[in-house]
Amino acid sequence: VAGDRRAKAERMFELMDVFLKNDPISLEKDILYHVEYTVARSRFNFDDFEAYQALSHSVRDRLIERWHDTQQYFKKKDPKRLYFLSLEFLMGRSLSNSVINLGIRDQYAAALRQLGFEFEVLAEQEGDAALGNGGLARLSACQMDSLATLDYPAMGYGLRYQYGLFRQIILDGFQHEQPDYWLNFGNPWEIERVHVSYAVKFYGTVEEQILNAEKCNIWVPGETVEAVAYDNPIPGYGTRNTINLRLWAAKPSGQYDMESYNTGDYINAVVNRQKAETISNVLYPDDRSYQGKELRLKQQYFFVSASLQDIIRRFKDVHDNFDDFPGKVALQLNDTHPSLAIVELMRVLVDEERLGWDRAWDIVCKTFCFTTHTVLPEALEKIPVDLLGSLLPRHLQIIYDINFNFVEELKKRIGLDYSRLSLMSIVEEGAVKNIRMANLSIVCCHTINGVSRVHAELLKKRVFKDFYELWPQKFQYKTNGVTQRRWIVVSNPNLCALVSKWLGTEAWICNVDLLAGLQEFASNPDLQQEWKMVKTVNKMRLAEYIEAMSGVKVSLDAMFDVQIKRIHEYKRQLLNILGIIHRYDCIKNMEKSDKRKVVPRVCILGGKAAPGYEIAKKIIKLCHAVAEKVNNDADIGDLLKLVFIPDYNVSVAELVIPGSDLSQHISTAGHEASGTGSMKFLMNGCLLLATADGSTVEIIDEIGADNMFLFGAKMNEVSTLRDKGAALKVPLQFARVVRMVRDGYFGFKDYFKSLCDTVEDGRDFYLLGHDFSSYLETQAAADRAFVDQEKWTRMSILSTAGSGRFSSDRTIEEYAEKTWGIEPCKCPS
Ligand code: 4GP
Repeated sequence: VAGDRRAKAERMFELMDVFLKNDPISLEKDILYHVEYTVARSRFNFDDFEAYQALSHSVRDRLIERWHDTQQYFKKKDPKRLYFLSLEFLMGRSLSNSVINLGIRDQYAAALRQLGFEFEVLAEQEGDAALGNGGLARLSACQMDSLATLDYPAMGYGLRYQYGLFRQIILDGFQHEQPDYWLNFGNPWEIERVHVSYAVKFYGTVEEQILNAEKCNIWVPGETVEAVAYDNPIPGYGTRNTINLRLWAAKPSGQYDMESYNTGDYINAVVNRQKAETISNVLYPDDRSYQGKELRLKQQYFFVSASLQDIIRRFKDVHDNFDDFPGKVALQLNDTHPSLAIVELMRVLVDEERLGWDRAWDIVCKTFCFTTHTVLPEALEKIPVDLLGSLLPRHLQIIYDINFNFVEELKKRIGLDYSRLSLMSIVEEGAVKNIRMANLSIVCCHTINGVSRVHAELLKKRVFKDFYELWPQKFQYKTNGVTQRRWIVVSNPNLCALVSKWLGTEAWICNVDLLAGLQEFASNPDLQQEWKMVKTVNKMRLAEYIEAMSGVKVSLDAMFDVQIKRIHEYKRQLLNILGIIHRYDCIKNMEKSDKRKVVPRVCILGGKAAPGYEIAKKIIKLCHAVAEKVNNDADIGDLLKLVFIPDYNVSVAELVIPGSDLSQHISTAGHEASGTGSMKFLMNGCLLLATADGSTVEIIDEIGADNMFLFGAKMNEVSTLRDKGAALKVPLQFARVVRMVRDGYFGFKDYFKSLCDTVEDGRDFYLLGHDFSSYLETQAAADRAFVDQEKWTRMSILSTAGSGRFSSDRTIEEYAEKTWGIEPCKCPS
């Protein structure tokens, strides 16, 4: 038999090239092969999109090869693995990132040139994979890149939404939402695994049964849906390791409801089965608040149940004792969204594996860890007990049991302090009883991570104070980071080449601390010259895009001042717009001779508002109304332009960030858990205008306050200022610009009334009025610095040089060591 197998293997090696070849000729042949046989176009006649498809399939083959080898290698070595559970991943485009990480971009570009195509043009054909909302979701994507690059035995799990984050369309300055049916033209980056599927159950009842003379609760579910795996290979940079992001899609279950078929209503029976697919249909478009929606809860459990079945199956392939589970499996909860996994694992271990409660509990507590991404207590997820009890009756019982044990333990520790007990309880009593998912996560996880230093302080002192006093050892933080592969190498190739030239190495791509080596050249006129050149080229690209999107022509001599992120009151896009109105008003009222001293600005805003968030939508409209006035005012000309970039997403960010001079991160202090956009700008040498909030505080430590523009109330001042209410002093300039909006200077007087109300008469919760003067002064300081181009460029170089700490490689290494307990597992080349 062994001889037979060997002969078969030898024959297979003869038939197949062991590894695909990566020289330009082989790549050329390969692309043509896919044109003909995958895309099914004639190789003599195909357009850019078809060429992109064929190219992607050729890249995909190479990804699959490495991905197979990596999975095989992990299986052979059986290391402790990390499973990253997240309901959101904002991957953006894959083509450029893949060929760069595989190290074959130039070869592909050469092959395509031979075929008469440009790599960059084809890369533009790709749509964004937008399976997430904002910071949390893009962070997951950056962390996957670092996990692969650093050779960690890791795997991501999520949902394969049919509709990603809505497309933002602007009509007359108003946001409209359109569905993002991103799979319309197929998705070459995923591999459908029809055989990797699990039944996920919902509803039903819990029955008491006697099993082996023991009383136990058995869940008799009422509905079954099938979860089918779609695997997305994630290549590491400079390594063969290619890890897996497994996304689940809902399909009707193979088990038929014979009843409805037998009653003869065949058509309705088929239609009803099809409803199963709605579970993974659409991403919820609100970041931070998903409270109490049945479909959302179904999505959460669907994803958690399928992922755990998969993880347990893999564990059981090799191990037969669940006590080994925590030594082989680390489960990371990305916010509370996947926290039902805790309850599900308890259920499997107690009800199905029959380990007994205490043993199961011990395993669960050693396996899970949790990262929270928010600051506001009101943003913490809650699930109404009635909803949970009807969808997952057995899980509700388990939560009650966990809570009972917890509260009993707590009483022993703190006594009968009922107000504290009720605050810490997993079950919130009240008119509507709720399950507090954060409390559940804190009780069960061995580690709770914040996403920046100040976030951790807020968690300890405010958000989870009681828990911190109980279990100080559980609380850690890992300052977020972003991947320099996506945010410099892919999106700013000119800067990438320049940095490598001056550092004399490309090693910084994997060891970003080396960027600090640029510090010594920060004042070197040659580097400064080349640095400015790179910026100008990137600004040209951005200016072309702006003109194409909005018809506004902008001057390259102007300072490009950018604020791109989700629209939220706490992020204070309104402060930015009111500042622009002030600038406009000043220029309007200036003597002609003074106008010559004005530093020209192009103010760029972009971001989506949650569809139900009225005030955020008004902010978008105000931006357009102001832009309409300013951009068409002949008195102003190139001194000030305002543009709103529609449908902000990952690929728009890749274009905008390299082309900006200044970027704004101006949340009210104490509100941004971390912020990661600032890190991308920093790496690209854009100066920051910011408040001392979230990770900005650590950026100040790295590059020094002199190299950025800081303003605004400090974190420890905010609550005192708020308490002053209407007595809080507000500068006249602020009252004036708000009055202009109120009086209809930009039109839409009635529509903007409620927006103005949010910042006046003691209701200015986010302190725009209070921070306005310091905001304007800091903006003026930025103008002065921009005039001194030598100084500005030095600050810009020092920003990039000081960005090393904000790589997701550093974040992931900290997690691996301090939270997950995993080691690299490098697949041989
Ligand atoms: C965001 C936080 O608002 C942001 O400060 C942080 O940088 C990011 O997570 C990653 O940790 N939160 C969300 C969310 O995106 O949905 O709660």
